[in-house]
Amino acid sequence: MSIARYLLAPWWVAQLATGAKSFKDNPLIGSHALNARGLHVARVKLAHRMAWARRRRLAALMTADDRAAFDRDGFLIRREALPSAEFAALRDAVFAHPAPAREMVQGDTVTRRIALDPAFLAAVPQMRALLRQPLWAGAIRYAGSFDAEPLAYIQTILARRYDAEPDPQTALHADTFHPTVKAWLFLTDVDEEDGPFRYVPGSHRLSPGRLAFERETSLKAPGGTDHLSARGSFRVEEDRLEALGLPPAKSFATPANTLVVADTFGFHARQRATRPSTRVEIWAYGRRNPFLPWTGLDWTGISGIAERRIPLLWKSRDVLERLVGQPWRSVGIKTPRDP
Ligand SMILES: O=C(O)CCC(=O)C(=O)O
Ligand SMILES: [Fe+2]
Repeated sequence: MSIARYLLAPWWVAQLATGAKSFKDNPLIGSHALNARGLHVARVKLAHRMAWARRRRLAALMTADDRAAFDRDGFLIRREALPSAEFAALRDAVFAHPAPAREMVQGDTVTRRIALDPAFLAAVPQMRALLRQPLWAGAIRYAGSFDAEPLAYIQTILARRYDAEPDPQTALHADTFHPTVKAWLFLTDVDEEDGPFRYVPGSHRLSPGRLAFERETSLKAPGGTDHLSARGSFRVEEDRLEALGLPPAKSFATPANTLVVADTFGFHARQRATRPSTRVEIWAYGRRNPFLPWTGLDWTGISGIAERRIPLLWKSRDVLERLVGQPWRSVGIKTPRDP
């Protein structure tokens, strides 16, 4: 064990300059002594400073009004994101197309993902127009602080399918320690009962209160926190928000064709569904090393490579399953709304 620790030390040090976030898996990130000397807080501060500098360079990707709303709230919401005929054609084509699907079970909820790979894009040509739409593409790049093509899927949330613990995503949390983006174009109406997305407006900002929370949690992790906080996605109690100077979370029960682009450093969750529901969305996720000084140079986002990344990621994790685990089980060919 101690030999392994010596051999891995350079790897752990190198990870400090990346988005690595687990207090459990990296003994430097999880070191009480180092965090008492400010290691976690220093990483948070530097990552935020760099992300906002990159965002300033990407400002032209959003309209001034949208940018002001995003900078203030940490999210952008747009109802009727696509012209209604265009939306209906896209939704119908997505719903009708059976494709290789993966599923993961968390608590009582199943998450299904279908990759927007070359075969899907060929079968649903309307999708390319969305991926290139200035609102979608611009807001994701600005919020994510990189001029990079995000990973995109059709995602279905099948809530309340099992008699089990609540889905862990229903607890308010930050995904990681640095600004990062997720986006949802809802293809179905999402009512309060169906488990809408929730977000605490303004919680993407690194206020003095938030920095104190980051420091305090970093000193408890990994031993004194829940499992997901220990893995670097800090959970926050709803009744702590006020002391942090934050308002209550806002829920995004919305009609279909609503776009939400959010910085998931901000506190967010999936509201617990109160009935079995099937929430379908086009879902995108963008994350790069938060300490990169440049906004571009993303060769993986080149057309022809970008749409092959997800199948490749899935397959490489299948191969590495015994080492790193593969929560995403292949479930054969499905459409997004299959039971
Ligand atoms: O699906 C949702 O409503 C939010 C889930 C979540 O926490 C996430 O995707 O990071
Ligand atoms: Fe999250």
